[in-house]
Amino acid sequence: MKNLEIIEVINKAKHVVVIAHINPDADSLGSASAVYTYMLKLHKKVSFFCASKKIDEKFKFLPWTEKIKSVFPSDADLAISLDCGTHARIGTDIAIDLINIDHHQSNDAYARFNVVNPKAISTTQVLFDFFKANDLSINAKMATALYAGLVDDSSNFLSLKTDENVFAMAQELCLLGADIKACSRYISRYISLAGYRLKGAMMLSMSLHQDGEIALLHVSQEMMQRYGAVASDCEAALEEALHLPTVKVALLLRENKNRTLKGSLRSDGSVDVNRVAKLFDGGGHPHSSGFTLDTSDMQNASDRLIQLIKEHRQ
Ligand SMILES: [Mn+2]
Repeated sequence: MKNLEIIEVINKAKHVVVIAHINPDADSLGSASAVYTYMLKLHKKVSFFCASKKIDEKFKFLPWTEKIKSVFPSDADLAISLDCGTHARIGTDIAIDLINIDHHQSNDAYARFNVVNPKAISTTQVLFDFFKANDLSINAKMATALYAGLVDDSSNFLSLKTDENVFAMAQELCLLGADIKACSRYISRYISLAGYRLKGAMMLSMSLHQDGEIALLHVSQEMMQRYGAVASDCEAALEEALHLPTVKVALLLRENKNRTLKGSLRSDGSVDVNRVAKLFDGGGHPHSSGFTLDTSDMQNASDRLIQLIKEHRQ
């Protein structure tokens, strides 16, 4: 289905700003990179905004990421948010027209224009479908950026949402010139020494609960500092806890500096963890969600979450 109204809004805009969410991942940066490239093809003035000041080095291979600024341009007349499941993920208030392109189940259509498909495996898949439905051509730079989001959000094509459409999209992007070697090097196979060391410590401290169905991982500020790790370094161990045959849900509680706890949940599909995250004003996807707890009591929080996950088993 064509999105005629949105195409017209884009065509009329003079200065478009593409937005990646705070603490951006490959899907958010990849989709923003593809839209940025497309705006250049239209000879538009375009800016790349991300509220986070530090962007992971590994994403530098994505086209135009060197243009990212953490200050929102004052003269832009159209904003496009990519992979931002809530307005808050943008990291600033948007006073101009906004197009929200996303795939999070928790997305509440917060913009004037919304292109949201919670069935899509990545925002880059939503965008790929949008480009194709509206007969907008995809060049090699755009193909690389779209492929990056597809690889990352599908966990290297291993996620349960991977299907024939995902592989068809991957094939088409390859034919369009996507740099799949760079995506493999910087997305699938890339970890810092700090990340490896933290992962080892997390694996050693992992505990199993409820007949081995729930894996619990803790990360303290002391652990983060000891290894020089950053927040995204916690994800590998959390994802891999689901590789254990009995584990259905993996829960990570990470101590923040401000005496709060960051919770991250991963599920094999038998528990909708988005519903658990929502109880704490968090959100995401049924298989992958996050939230913040206003406490620093790790033990209490762990007990409470294990109980809640048990109650949400389907
Ligand atoms: Mn995504």
